[in-house]
Amino acid sequence: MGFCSEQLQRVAPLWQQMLRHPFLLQTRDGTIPRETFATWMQQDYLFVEAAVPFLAALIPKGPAHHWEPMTQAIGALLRELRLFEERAAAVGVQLRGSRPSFTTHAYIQFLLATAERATYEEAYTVLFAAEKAYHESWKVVQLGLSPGSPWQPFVENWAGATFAAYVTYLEGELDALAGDAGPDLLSRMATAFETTVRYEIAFWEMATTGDSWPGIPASGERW
Ligand code: MP5
Repeated sequence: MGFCSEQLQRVAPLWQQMLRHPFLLQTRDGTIPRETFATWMQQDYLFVEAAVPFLAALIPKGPAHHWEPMTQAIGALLRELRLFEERAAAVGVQLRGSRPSFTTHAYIQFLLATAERATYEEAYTVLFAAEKAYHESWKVVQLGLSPGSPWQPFVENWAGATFAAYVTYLEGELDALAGDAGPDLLSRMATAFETTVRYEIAFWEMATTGDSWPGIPASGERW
């Protein structure tokens, strides 16, 4: 069994918790409050913006045969930002100028710190875990979302065939990197995998419960 399958099996209870998150089920069923979805859009826009320097920082650390796919992945992120902007304009959500929530801030710091300070293998693990998580999460939404929903373009983006192929490619490459890794590195990669899944759950939770910081009521955010 490859590294990715092993990790998915190891964290299966957490993974299932992620896929059963009320945010996904309510989006699928069309019962998600508008403000909740707007919070997710504003916060995920910040996340995707940060994913650009995350990927860019990985290029010089990785093998040459990863450079072109990584560059293409950055192009896909830039197109994704345009998708957010187009959807936000279509439904009247203000995207720009949002403050990152505590969870978004922490997740972004984790991404960037991993890219800068950890090994390429650990950072690639974070990349795969986050992309696989989004692919499977939006597949859950895809199962029941009404075809006329304004959120269909997000489903098409992450649950569609192009993204599925990208995730499969990442899995093959990560399994190959793990195949060359010693036990210490493998253990750090496993930790990176699990931490990413925990952040993914925290992100859905934050979108559902609101973007205020612990100890600071939402009204305090005006100052
Ligand atoms: C992704 C995302 C998918 N947009 N947001 C979170 C919180 N996790 C994963 O990554 P990408 O970079 O949009 O493909």
